[in-house]
Amino acid sequence: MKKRSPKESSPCSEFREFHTPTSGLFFKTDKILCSRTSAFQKIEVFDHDFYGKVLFLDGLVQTTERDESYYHEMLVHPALVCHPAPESVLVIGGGDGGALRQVLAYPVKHATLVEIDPEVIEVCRVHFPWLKACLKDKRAELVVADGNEFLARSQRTFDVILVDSSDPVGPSAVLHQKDFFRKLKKRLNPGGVAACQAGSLLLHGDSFRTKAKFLKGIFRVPRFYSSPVPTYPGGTWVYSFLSDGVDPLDLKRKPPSGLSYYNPETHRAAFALPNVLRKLVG
Ligand code: AG3
Repeated sequence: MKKRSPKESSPCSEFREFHTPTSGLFFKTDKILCSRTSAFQKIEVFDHDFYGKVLFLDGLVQTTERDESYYHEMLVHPALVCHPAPESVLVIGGGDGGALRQVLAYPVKHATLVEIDPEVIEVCRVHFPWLKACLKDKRAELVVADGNEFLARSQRTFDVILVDSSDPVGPSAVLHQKDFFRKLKKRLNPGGVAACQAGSLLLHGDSFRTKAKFLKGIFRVPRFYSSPVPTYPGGTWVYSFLSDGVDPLDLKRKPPSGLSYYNPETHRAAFALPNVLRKLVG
């Protein structure tokens, strides 16, 4: 038998996300920073030697320090770069603050984060210091509420709405349904844009097909785009870009400097759909 190096055999915990019943992604670590169960979900944070700090919610990777920029930059910047003059922004979900951080890099007047689980905020404030910094920004407002109910009850409207939900299957499925998008549309200012995470290219095809159909009845210009997120299932992630007339290829301003994934070319490339997605969304 091959002899193991001391490093390989050192005791450690394993965190796994199952992508199918028989496949998935694992992380080995001996640095568990948090493991608790809130009223909504199991919250786990650990430090990994390659991925840095990793947040798991109910066994699903939400964010890793190593590749959070791939996801958050591609969720936020396309909408903010294409809106003619974004002043007010709403982020639904995303209690880790990664999306909010990207929003605050623009000279917006207000950015509202609506997160359902106060314990996610509490944990991420400690372990993902960017959240703490964002919440100190005078333009940022935190609302602890169910995003779906917030849209139903609030009378406020926004120039840009970003939906940083979890997968289209399971507990956050409601944030991927027709009723949710109808409410969201009512909370957008005229000329507004929404960008919403839609799921894994490889795993959530049925959801894209259904979504594309109903979105055509709600928005004049529903579009989809995709880009890689290495630690999310399948590795390629899909987003929707929703408006009544904003062209996603008409970039109105430069993105902030210092980004690690997004630039005008990755933006344009993301709207070039792989055939499999083109077929699903029509
Ligand atoms: N929002 C998208 C998470 C989806 C990941 N899905 C999965 N691992 N099965 C995450 C919140 C990050 N701000």
